[in-house]
Amino acid sequence: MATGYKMPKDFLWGGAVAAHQLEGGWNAGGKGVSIADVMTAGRNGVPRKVTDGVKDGEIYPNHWGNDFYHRYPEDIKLFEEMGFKCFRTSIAWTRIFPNGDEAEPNEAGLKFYDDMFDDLLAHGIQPVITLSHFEIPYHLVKEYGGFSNRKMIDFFLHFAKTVFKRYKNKVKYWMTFNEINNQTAWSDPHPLLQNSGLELGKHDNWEQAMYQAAHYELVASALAVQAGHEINPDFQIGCMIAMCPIYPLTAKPQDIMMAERAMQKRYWFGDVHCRGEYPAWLPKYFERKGFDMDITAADLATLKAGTVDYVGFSYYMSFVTKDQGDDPEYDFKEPDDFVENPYVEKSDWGWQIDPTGLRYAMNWMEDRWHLPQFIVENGFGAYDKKQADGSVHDDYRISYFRDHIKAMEEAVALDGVNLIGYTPWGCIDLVSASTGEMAKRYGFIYVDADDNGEGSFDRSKKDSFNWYKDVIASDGENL
Ligand code: P53
Repeated sequence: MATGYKMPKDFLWGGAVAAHQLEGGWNAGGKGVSIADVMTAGRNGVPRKVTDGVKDGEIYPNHWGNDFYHRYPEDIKLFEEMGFKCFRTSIAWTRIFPNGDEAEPNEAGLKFYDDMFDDLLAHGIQPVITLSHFEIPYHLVKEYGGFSNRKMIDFFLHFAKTVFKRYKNKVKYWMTFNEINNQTAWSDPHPLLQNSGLELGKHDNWEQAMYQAAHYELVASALAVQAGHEINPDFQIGCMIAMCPIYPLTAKPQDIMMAERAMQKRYWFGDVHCRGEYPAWLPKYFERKGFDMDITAADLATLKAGTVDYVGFSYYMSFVTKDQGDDPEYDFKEPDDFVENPYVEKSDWGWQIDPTGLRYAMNWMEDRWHLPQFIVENGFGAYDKKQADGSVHDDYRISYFRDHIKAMEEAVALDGVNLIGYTPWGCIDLVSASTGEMAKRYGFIYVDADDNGEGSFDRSKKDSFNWYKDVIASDGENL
């Protein structure tokens, strides 16, 4: 057993999920269709398809998830057994506003979260809530073009205020947009749809559309932060950034400049969330590219007045880039300008495993944003094998967590980073966001379901369950 540093007694150990990836019940209780409901099952290396509405004969894994909608009391008991202090999930926007543009919310949807949050609280677990986690109402995509439309700010704010008011005595920690910066890879249509409700084919200039949508999201987020603080001054409202640090391949100065621009292009979202201002390079970039952006003086004032209380972030991997010799302006382009890191191993899905990168990233964010941090996702997607006796020996997952938790504890104990909590991703097996598989498993809890939704959906403990339970019980000392 490795020894870690003890975390404070009030440290929020827990687990993380998102509504659309585990609830199922996709049309139960008056729920509307979200973008996750029109994405089919892919596989490792096989992209998901997006269909024009829900079609017969297609497989939509988010329609059943892991059936948490019907089974959550059993799952919450298992979370309590592991010692969870918090549980991060999202509120499915389409349970509350099935189409997204209604004036009145759907009471059955509100009640579902009331009951679930009450159950969590009764087991000593506080909910940590993401408002928009890849589940924009599909109607808002078709009728309004998602966040390419300024009207989305109002729809989002109406949703945010509705749930802030309803759960103001049950939820303290909130986040506005999940992985808002995860839409910077130009060749992948899914993040653009998942984050912003943008259909790639509808925009001539993909990149301008992405920056415009992100701007409206940042304004919506800043307005939500202000509204939330009025509703309950104790609310802690954070952003949520996909943190994958990008290193230069070598000490060649041009590689360093390329990595600097790569970091700017991936993390300016955090600059706006945390500092309330666009970084200096970005207006210059818009100008040079000839992007005609709708950014008003009133927007800029809103951004300044609605900075976040903390930085929520996911950490799975790091990336590497180098100067390719063909880009005098260092306009890093993701993913073309990524190169492999010769010093790290990869998961079966090609995600580079780099625990030191977590400590590096926490230091980098502390220096840049000076805010409390909350690791709201970290984990290892793997093919698990259930043995005949029901056990799952996931030592590879334990090893990933051990190394990452150690790096996290070093950032706190040795480097002084102010960290609120740690919620590993997919603490119970669920549907993968990128591939739509069940086979890419993250959980401490195994769910007996396959990619086609076949199986008993019974829950069982993997070896990592008891390991993580001991980590929490020892305040992070026993790793
Ligand atoms: P899956 C890409 C890179 C880093 C994090 O991902 C990502 C993605 C997009 O999939 O997403 C986050 O399920 C996201 C979760 C997602 C999790 O990471 O593709 O916030 O919804 O499930 C893991 O293996």
